[in-house]
Parts: sequence; C-alpha cells; structure tokens
Amino acid sequence: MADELDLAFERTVRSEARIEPRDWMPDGYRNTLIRQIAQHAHSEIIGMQPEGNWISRAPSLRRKAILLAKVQDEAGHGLYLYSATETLGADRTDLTVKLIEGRQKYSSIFNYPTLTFADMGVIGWLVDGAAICNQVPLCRTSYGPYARAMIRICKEESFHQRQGYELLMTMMSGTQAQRDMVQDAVNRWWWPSLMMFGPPDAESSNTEQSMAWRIKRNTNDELRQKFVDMSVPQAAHLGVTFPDPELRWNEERGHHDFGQPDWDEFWQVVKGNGVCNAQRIAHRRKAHEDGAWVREAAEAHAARQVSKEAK
Ligand code: FAQ
Repeated sequence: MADELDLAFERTVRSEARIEPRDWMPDGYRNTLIRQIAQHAHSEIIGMQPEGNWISRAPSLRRKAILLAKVQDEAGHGLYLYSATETLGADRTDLTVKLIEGRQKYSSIFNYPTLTFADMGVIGWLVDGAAICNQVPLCRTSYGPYARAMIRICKEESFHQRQGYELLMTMMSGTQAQRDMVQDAVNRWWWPSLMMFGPPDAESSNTEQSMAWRIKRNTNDELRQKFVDMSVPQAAHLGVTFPDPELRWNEERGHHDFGQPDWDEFWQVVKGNGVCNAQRIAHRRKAHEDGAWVREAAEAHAARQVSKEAK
C-alpha cells in the first residue's frame, strides 16, 4: 500500500500535476515544505521592519503612501504563506514561537540596517528583484497551495520592484548628494542581495532533494546568475555600479562572471550574529506579546458564536 501511494505521488510530481492538501505525500516532502514556506512567511513578516522604519520619515506624502502600501503587502504575503503551511498541518502560533525562539530561520537580508531613504529604493529594486527571480519559478512548484500563493505574491513583488527603481531614477536625476546616496546604498545591499539565493550549490543541503520533488525548480547558483545578468543592464541605465571588480560579461558563457559574496558573513548572519538579528527578533517578540489580547478576544468571540449556533 505504502509503495502504491509513493508511486502515485511520484507520478503526480513527474507529470507536472500538483500535489494538493488531501493527497498522500511523504513525511519528508511535507516537512521540507513546512520548513521552506514558514521561512518564507517569517521573511515577509520580519521584512516589514527595515522599511517600516522609514514610513514616518518618508520625504513626501506620495512616498509615504507608496511605502505604507508596500509594507502592508508584505504583511499580506506573510499571512497568505502561513495559511499555506496550515494546509500541511502546521500551526501558525507554533511557527511564530519557533521563529522568536530562533528555532526557525528567516532571510538573511533583513538583518542589515536601512541607513538612508535611498535604501528604500534599493530594497525595492534589488531585494524585491531577487525575490521575484527566486519566486517566479516557484509558481510552478509541485505543491498546489504554495504555487497559487506565489502567483499573486509575484504580481505584487513586481509593483514593489518598479516603485524602488522609480524612486532611484528620481534620486539619480537630483543633486550629486542624492546620487552619492544611491551609490552608497547599492554598495551596501549588492552582496547581501546575492546571498538571498542561499549558499553555493555545493553547500546547499536541501537543493538536490527539493529539486527531485519539484519543490525548487532551479538551484541557488542558477538563480543567482540569472539575477546578476538581469541587474547589470538595469544598473547601467540607472547610472550606478556594483562593488564587484570581477563583474564582467563572458562572451563564451553568454553570462556575466562575478565574484563570490563573503560566505562566512552569510553563515554568521544565518546563525543570528548579524548587525540587526537581535533587534529584529526582539521587535517581533514584542509585537506577538502585545497582540495576545487580540488573539484572546478573537478566540472568545469565535467560542461565543459556536455556543450561540448550538442553542
Ligand atoms: N537566509 O539547502 P539550502 C521576501 C538556509 S524574499 C537565511 O540552499 P533551501 C520578499 C536554509 O534554510 C525572502 N537562511 O536551503 C520581501 C538551510 O537551512 P535549514 C524570502 C538561508 O531552502 C522583499 C540552509 O541555509 N524568500 O521576503 C538563506 O533549499 C522585500 C542551507 O540552504 C524565500 O524564502 C538565506 N538567504 O534554499 C519582503 C523564498 N538561504 O532550513 C520584504 C522561498 C539558505 O536546512 C521586503 N525559499 N538558508 O536549517 C527558497 O527558495 C529557498 O528556501 C532558498 C534556500 C533558496 C531561500
């Protein structure tokens, strides 16, 4: 029986059909999905902090409205993704507790500080740009609820990227001080953006199995290369450079060659030792604790509704 179920699962995955919540799936598949989707959801929620930091200091009403909308979208993506983990049997509160206790990860990128308003543009352009590059293939991931969530999320990420690029274009047509601010932000965010794709393939413990299950559709290095190729002409159009002396077009490969990020720094950040890790988690923990009364009130209301219906 187990073999038959396994065969049916393999057949569904190989035929590019979707695995749905009620289908049988191997425990490893379920656990890998919960790990990846939860990490993704936590990233969206923690990812609200670096930009949220600038809402009260946006330089105009227009920029404030755009930033508010973007940060709200990130909250929506997080909630959407937590719902996807629930279809796999995970419990949302349990995932949040794991996050604030450091037992689950979130993207390394959100542990870097946002020092100027140019960072808002660069996060939109490069961080959302990297997110799109990584997430468009996930619209074809083998688990139905995750694939469908990705379609909507990618549409919104695309707006995020454009607003970032438009902000940077505006700053680049301003004063020399504004142009310097943009270049400085690009210098600080370039390498951390490349790290978002995860460790090099040779050190990526999950890629092989996740590719076999068609959870991941590309390796970390493939997507990193795609992102570099995509970003170079955008940087030229904007009038900024990337802080990588090894970056150059390779005619033979038909791709750009580029240097390696500092992988020791990456692992330190993943382990919790980045500049903002402690601050990000403390903020998340406080928000969770401050929100306890809302959850209790919602539960009391739901219980009352149930007892009313029973009468
Ligand atoms: N940060 O074996 P792999 C966003 C961990 S976009 C921290 O290669 P995998 C939008 C990894 O978990 C950002 N940890 O792992 C936004 C594993 O540890 P584990 C979120 C990382 O899963 C924009 C270990 O290293 N996007 O939020 C990172 O096969 C702007 C070995 O790595 C997603 O989550 C990292 N960068 O591949 C919001 C997309 N990379 O768990 C606000 C979905 C790796 O075994 C503002 N996720 N690790 O203990 C994925 O595509 C994959 O999970 C990867 C990693 C590609 C991130």
